[in-house]
Amino acid sequence: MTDHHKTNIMTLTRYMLEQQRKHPEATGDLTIAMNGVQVGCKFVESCVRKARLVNLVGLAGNTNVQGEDQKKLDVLSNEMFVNAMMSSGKFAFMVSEEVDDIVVVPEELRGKYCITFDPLDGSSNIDAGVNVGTIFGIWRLPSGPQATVDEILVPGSEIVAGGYCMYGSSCNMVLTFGNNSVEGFTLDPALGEFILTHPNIRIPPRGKIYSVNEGNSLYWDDATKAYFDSLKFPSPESGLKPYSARYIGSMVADVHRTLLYGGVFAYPSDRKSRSGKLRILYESFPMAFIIEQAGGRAITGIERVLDLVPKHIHDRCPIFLGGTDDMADVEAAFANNSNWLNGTQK
Ligand code: FDP
Repeated sequence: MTDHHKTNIMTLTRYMLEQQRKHPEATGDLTIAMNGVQVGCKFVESCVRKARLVNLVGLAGNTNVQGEDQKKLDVLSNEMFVNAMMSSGKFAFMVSEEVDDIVVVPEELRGKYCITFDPLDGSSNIDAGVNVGTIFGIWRLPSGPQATVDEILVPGSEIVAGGYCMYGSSCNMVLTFGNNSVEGFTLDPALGEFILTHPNIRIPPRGKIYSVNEGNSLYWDDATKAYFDSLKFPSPESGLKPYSARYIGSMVADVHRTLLYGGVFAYPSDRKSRSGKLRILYESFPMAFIIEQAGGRAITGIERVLDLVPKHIHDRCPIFLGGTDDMADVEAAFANNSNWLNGTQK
């Protein structure tokens, strides 16, 4: 039988229920929480697809906490996510890229998790029809529904689930709940269901592609310069060929390619932005978790991203992520160059 006649498909909901059965102590809360995430992503996917037709492209006239113009789609996606998460009854707090403060869920709807998300990452690409995505991380609050907001600012290693959904030529959800397992699902538009299409994704230890905004290289520190030079002009002893450059400028798309093909994606510190650009709680932590669970690593240059503890909800950190051999080279460049910038800050 051909694939389109398959009658035993692994939907995301079925996958969640099977995982739940493997853990007899599970309450099902995470399954229900993930249902909210699925609904949010399907809504954003449908808006992104018809944005041009129904005049959703353009500015909403507001500015977010980062001082960036919000697009109509940013605003819509955020509202949809907040509502879907809130009504699931499984979250006590939410941190969204689009909201300055922590969103505190009303007492009657509170659950034991916190979700951090960027509802529409890469949105500066939308008007050109380039891939964008949603990134999210889920955290178990030690004090459950009664938790206080300080329980949000914890090391990245305490993350329970990390994922992203990419709105591109197809709609792909990549997810991990730990256990060295990363799964990729593709939305079947006819069924309206995410179907498991990429089970057990592993990142190759070494790739052939580097992905970074080289327009910032004037401001890079010596370690960063030395590392990217070593990819473009490899020494004869390394036995490596020069890497190819690919930079979409949409984190979800650049990380997705890196996860599947290997290589390195980076947004390093530079003299203009000493902590890089990417936000710790809803960009760096979920992506670092996915890459580590797929067998790779994510570092700031000198330390593991998941060991960071943000001081504020919208803090940023420098990030290099990729396969283990590529990351060993990044570490060596930072170890061999005393000139490097690094920091986590607002
Ligand atoms: P965007 O500003 O379009 O939302 O953090 C947001 C992000 O995109 C990432 O998705 C992307 O990797 C990065 O910024 C691109 O930044 P540069 O334009 O500075 O390269």
